[in-house]
Amino acid sequence: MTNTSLWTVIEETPELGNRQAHQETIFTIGNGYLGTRGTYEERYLNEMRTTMIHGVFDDVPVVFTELANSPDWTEMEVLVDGGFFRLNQGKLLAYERSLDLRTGLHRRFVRWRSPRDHTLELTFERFASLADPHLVCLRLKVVSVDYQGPVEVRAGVDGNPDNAGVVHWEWVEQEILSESAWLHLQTRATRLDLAVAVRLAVPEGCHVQGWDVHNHPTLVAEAQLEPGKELVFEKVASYFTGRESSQTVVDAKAALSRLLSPAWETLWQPHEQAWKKEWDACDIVIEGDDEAQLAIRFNIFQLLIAGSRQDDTVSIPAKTLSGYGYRGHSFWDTESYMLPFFTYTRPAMARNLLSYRWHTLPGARRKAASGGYQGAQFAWESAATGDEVTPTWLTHPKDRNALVRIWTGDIEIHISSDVAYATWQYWQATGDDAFLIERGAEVILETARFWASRAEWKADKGHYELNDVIGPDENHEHVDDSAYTNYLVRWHLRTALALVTWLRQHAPEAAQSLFTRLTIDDETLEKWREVSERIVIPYDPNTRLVEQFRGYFQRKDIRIPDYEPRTNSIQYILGIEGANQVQALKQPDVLMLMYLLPEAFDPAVVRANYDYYTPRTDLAFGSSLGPSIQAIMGCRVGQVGEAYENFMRAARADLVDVRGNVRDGIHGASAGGLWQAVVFGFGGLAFGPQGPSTSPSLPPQWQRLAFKVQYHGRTFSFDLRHPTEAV
Ligand code: IFM
Repeated sequence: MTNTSLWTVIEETPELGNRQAHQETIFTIGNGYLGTRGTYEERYLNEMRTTMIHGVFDDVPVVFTELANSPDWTEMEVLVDGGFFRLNQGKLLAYERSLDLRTGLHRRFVRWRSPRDHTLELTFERFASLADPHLVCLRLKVVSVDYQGPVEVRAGVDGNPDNAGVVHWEWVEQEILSESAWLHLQTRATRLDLAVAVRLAVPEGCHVQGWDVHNHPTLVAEAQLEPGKELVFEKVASYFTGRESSQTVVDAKAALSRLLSPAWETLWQPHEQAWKKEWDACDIVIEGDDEAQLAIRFNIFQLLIAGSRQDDTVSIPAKTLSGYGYRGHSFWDTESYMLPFFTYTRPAMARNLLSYRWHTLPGARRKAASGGYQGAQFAWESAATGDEVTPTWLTHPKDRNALVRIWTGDIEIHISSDVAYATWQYWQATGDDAFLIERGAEVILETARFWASRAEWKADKGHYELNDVIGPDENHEHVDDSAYTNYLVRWHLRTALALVTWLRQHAPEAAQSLFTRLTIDDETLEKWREVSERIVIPYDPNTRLVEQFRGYFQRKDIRIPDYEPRTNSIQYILGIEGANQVQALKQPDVLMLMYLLPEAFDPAVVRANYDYYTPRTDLAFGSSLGPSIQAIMGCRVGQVGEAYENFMRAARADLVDVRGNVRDGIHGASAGGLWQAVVFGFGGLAFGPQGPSTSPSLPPQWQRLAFKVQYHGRTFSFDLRHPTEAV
């Protein structure tokens, strides 16, 4: 029998204060097309009522573009016993909100005494259909304990959503029909159409009235309640945007008219089936550690509702579709942290995500050209077109009147190799030659061209350098010869050369036309070979240390433990320039490199670098991308206790709100990193000529770790225990 507590996130009291926004993020539902934050159906002060749809970007000053908050479908106001139902009025007799991770069902049960002293039970349930991602459904059951009289339900579609004050939509048209309504809007700058149609199913004998409120069409129904009686109201909505439809209103209306009324039951069955298929492919079982078990499922759920199954022109924003942080922009978070989960469990979704980079090559080419380089350079922050959208200036974290120059969009350039790495990893894992030939190769080769033009030849030193960059550790800006970047570039150019050879053998015609189009000739290949052989590769054989960048060891040495106890990051404590001057890392950098390129470093080198960099890395309050990778490297050097501590930091990143910023959205990279920490860290998954194998190092309390991965179209199941308990 399933233990539901290991599948369910529960809220035992309503959050209308400090934790309100955090809980809204945690209770987000979605289906890879849209995400809806867990605001309540009735309105409250300070709520961030949000539905975000993949790819629906609109212009905004300073940060260029952002995902536009779309019209809200969850509004359901209940007018009963002379007033509106509100959690903070009358008396709450019982309360529970749950998110069932198996099916994405968001449920809230309230036993409530009205200000006039009558008792009612209200159950709100909602889901975003995984079987038909354009559809969302919400149901309210009202039971009266001792109230007799009317109950009115108002179910509107609010066409006035805003992104923290910025309005992205212009009204186009709307209509109220007998039990339904629709609203047609357009984004202000990008002129993207959106239509949402909504229908209300009501208890027998009562009828629906339409209020044609401008930009907020509302369906209203009144019914009679009496003690012991249950009334059910159901709101179903469909969304279409100009990204996938040339007739959004027609499509949104048609999607509803195809449904029975009420629609819940007919929608639920395929939805549940679709979720079952997902979990069959990617559930992870951890026995002996309930917190870890729930956390891994919660984080996998976040990935599953964030990635698109239908659309290969969108990525996953750093904060998924669950909040406004980073404005819906995508970073290396997708390829380096989230993608491995998809590659090894849901490869069709991985293919979509990688295709986004292929589709946005024109933007990456523009970025390279604007710097005077060849080929394609992926944007540090990317949105609809692939052009760079990192803001140049942001408000200073300590002083709202000051600005901080953000350099990542200019010089955090390792992302081009991160994308190439993820593309190659996908191909290695799936054997999807068609993808490689049609799309992946162009991504790898165009970015290789960028590197060859970006590397600087130093005749006096006889080598190539990559200067003025930022590595993964963003505490250090404007550094030269970042180890992470240079090693990855060497790997990238070598891989590009191997790819050229492979293409010539396996797809000669496609190869020829690609090489002609990208102007890749013998001279180009020679240059790649030369840069890969002569790029600076930091390593000191005496200490076995890889210096994070040239001059890093000369920076003032500090140890993070000397700053404990603290509640802020080292960068916050020392200031941006202060952190730049010392050896404190925001997140693993050299260790990230050693994770990605294990064959380049022998175990003694990994150990030496683990010992050196760990006490200098801000794992508690630095980047949320840090702990999962640190956990994997802890496993690799046999420090399972430390690995577990870091794993739990990642596991709690969102559920506990370790950094106090979950209000901005789910930490998607941490979610993906958590999956990697379980599978590649504690599970020790590796791929050899025989396929996948494991060398587990389980935390002592984990009695069992079971997971599945896909490799070359086959599913491999692993069921791991401690050696003495092996069966
Ligand atoms: O991509 C990350 C980066 O590594 C650290 N700062 C936040 C970014 C977005 O999550």
